[in-house]
Amino acid sequence: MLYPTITPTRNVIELSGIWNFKLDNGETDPVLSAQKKLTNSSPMAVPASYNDIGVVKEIKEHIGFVWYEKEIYVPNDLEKQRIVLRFGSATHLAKVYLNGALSIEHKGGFLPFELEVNNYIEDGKLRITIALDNTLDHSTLPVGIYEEEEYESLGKVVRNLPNFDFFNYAGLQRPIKLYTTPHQFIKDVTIVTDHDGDHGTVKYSVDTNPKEGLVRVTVIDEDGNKVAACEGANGEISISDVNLWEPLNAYLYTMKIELINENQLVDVYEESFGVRTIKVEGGQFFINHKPFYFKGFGKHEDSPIHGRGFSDAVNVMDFNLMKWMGANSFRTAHYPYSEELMRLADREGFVVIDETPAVGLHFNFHATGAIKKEDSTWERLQTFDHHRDVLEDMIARDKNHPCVVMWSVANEAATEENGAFEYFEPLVELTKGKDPQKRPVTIITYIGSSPEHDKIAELVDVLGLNRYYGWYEHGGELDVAKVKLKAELEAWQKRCPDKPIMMTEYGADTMAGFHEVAPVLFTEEYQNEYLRINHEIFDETDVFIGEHVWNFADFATSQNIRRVNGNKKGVFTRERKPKASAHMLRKRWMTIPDYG
Ligand code: GCB
Repeated sequence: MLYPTITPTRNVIELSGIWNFKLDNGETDPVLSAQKKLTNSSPMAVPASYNDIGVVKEIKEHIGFVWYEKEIYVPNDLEKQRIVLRFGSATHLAKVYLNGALSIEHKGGFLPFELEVNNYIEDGKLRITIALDNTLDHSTLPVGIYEEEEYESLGKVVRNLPNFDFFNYAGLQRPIKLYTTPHQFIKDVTIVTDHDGDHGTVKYSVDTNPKEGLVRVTVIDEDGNKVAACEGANGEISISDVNLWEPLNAYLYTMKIELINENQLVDVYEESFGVRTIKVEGGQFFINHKPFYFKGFGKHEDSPIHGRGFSDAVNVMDFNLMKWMGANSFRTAHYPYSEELMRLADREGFVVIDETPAVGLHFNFHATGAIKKEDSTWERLQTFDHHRDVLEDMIARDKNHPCVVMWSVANEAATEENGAFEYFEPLVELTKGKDPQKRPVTIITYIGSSPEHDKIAELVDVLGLNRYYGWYEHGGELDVAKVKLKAELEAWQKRCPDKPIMMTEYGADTMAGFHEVAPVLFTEEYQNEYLRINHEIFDETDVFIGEHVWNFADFATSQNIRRVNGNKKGVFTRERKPKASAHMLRKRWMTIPDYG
């Protein structure tokens, strides 16, 4: 699925701004609601999560459907072309009505979907009405727990508990666009690069609809010079004196694709790409044939006011803060991030581990160790089909991004329980099969998935470990934490010699401004000491390929007694002010080279 851009043959109209919004409290018939204009609606910003800007508890904590609506004119000129309505995402289940007619349904809150709308336009107008459901259960990703209880005095009480540690923000959280293409159009392009010395090769494959006409491909460098060209829907292009896409030193070429029919230029699309290679071998992670060390964060799409809503300003600032710190990479915990952010990462040279929304696939989370109360997560979950779909859609969306160097199939699933191997084996195979660049694959594990009990280590290329020795384990006992962490890392090396290990999460909740002379839980001193002892062990470990601190910034969670108005493991506050750890990490990362 190509990202919509303006080209000589294509147009894009942004539909961001104020939409009509209202909660659905179950009393309205969805068909009737969509057939006429919404009544009693209030203004809502798009893109944004509705929760925080709705202010009151009824909106913030609403469970179930909400309605969005916008009526637009479609300029006459556009009607000569294919007109496509594209949602960057709609969280989590969307039913889209066009001039009252149900036109598409989409499950999953973090990937784009689109539909052709020409036949829905009436008198030049399109009323777009969307019913959006934020309910999560055992079949959705992320996984939630849905409960209903009857009270004589209160009536029905409904709970939708996230089985994960971030606020279940919902709404139209990413840009919505109307774009056009000619009726004969470029549908997709796939790019795979390689290089040897200063010689780069670019294999490409262009999909057109219908499959006829001549495809012409031109590669353009950053100065606008044509460096190579080729004809045909599939081909291989050579670039001499190639400029590589390097971490924090990105070079982007543009592939200009032209579709020609009967000597007429029919469609033009431009895809930017980087020439780089990825390989895992001998306990190391190679980018461009050099061993790379990941320095950075598990992030979230989360900021005050916007919630999980897309903001270029937030993304640019976050990237600048990460560059300031010497970070070179991040993981899209715990869902695929916006396309706009991925394009920015391509351009800035951030190295990205791209994660699916598969989080919360665990019903025995707090029982660590071998013996479970209920060893049945994989019998109870109904996520497999949807998991397969989101993996395919994520790869289809992100396959050409040079920033993406590894796929994360899931975060902290019940990978120590019986059934985990059988669940994940086909998904890892699918990922490898669908990715034209054959990038490495990981499944991020939690502490219960120890070297003794884990069932999936042999499936992955990199062991992605989320470990909190010194916080959830041995909090306040940093000496013991060190010993335990070291022992676990050694046990992994015994079980999987030569498999690279990466710490994909480690962190300590820290209230900005809390201080003590002795490091005490929740103080800035403790966060620094916690990070320091972890680093001591990392630095002694062979096959250790990187460190992603949890988290870049404090973020919103649902209310519970383990969270003081959100998760405070950020190195920055939610408002992006540095805690002491930001300066400490900066000192460390500035001295660790990207390639080691
Ligand atoms: C984890 C989860 C992450 C949580 C974090 C924490 O292991 O992957 O989503 O936010 O721990 O702070 O507990």
